[in-house]
Amino acid sequence: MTSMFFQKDIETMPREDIERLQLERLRHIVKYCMDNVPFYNKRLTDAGVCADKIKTLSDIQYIPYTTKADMRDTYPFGLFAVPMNKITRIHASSGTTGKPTVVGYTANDLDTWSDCMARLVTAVGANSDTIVQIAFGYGLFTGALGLHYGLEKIGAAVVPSSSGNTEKQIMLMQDFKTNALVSTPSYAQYIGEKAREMGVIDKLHLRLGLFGSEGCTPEMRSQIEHTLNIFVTDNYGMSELMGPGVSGECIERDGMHINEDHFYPEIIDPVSGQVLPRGSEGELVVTTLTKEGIPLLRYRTKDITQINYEKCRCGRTFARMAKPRGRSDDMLKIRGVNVFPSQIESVLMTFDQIAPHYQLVLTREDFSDRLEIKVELSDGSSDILDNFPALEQLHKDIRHGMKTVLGIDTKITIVGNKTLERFQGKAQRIVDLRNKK
Ligand code: DLL
Repeated sequence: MTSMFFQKDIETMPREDIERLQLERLRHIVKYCMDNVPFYNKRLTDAGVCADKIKTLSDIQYIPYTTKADMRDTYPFGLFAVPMNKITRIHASSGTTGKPTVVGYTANDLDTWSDCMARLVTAVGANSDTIVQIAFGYGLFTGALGLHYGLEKIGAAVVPSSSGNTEKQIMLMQDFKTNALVSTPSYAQYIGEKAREMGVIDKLHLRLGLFGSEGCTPEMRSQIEHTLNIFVTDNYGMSELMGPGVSGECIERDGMHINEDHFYPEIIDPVSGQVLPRGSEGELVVTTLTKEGIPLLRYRTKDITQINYEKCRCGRTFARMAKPRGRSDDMLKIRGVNVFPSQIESVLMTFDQIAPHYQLVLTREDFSDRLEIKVELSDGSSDILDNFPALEQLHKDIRHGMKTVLGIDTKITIVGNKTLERFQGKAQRIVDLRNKK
């Protein structure tokens, strides 16, 4: 078997060496942020922290957290640490206000990114014999290009087929003898379903599924493995931190190895913000140790997970995070697209005929996520229920507004005034039926 390591010396470093390197890099990145990002200069100065005050890794606790709101407030380039002539790529992901979260990469950042990805894909057996179809959407989303360059780096034959166009996707898979698939688990499930329908499921050569970007239950994973006859592995990341490449499973599939030489993870209590002892479950907070374009100190991911620091059976010493159990905020991932209830609310608020009460019902039909938005007519607009053309027009306008802001198609159901549930405390507007069958 060919080597299952891309950078073995780094990936199997003794823990003391990892921690020594992390401390050195942490001190460096704090100074780098102080010197190059006015936002951090102020934050750190206000908190009385500077690189010299960081003597041990646990001194990181004196650095304030960075949040998505900080990204939003500094939109688009306010957290960049280099001038634009040093930026070689920009990616973005959708955010709460409709404005995306923007990240910039220097040439070195792109190299690091492909190394991180190359490690993770090598860890699950991809190599230069791999013919891989990348069925993540190419574009501002980090998924496709992240995997793309990592896989190219190890010499795999990369087919940038992008998402959608499923029948053609399947035709190419047969003709090219594609043996690996990069996609979200839900899209893989759909591909399996479609290939079966087309009667070609036995003609596929797939062996490996490199998935990520959304959660996947063990049941769904084994169903996909069974349908497509593949070995499925999981990748975790987020645009703000880099994209995919932050962590991923090895062949043991016993947690996702964090690229700890580039990312320093902590687990905190999402409510109190207290750092939790090793092994606890809580919100993942990540400090980027080497990023030049947009370094982030103690970024709150909102993902709930836990970290195992024991050496893995594969020989890697990098800590392993559990699959995120969920998010501490309310962001929804629908067909790979980030949707925030506040975005929906902002659209509904533009319609006089609609009351500020709504319910979001998520279902999975034909292996694809569906979002139904139930909206209520405002007091005084009930007449519209008897005026079919007006009702139809309102329905069409809301759906169009949602499509423009969310980027996905939704089902709109208009109900009469005061028929949706009201809440005394925190509203529970989301009914997620996706994994209930
Ligand atoms: O989804 C980056 C990525 C692309 C990772 C391709 C892996 C593969 P964002 O669009 O910024 O970035 O979304 C980040 O997605 O905070 C998690 O809540 C969720 N997420 C990402 N990977 C996983 C995973 C990319 N493997 C947000 N399991 C994160 C569960 C995941 N959730």
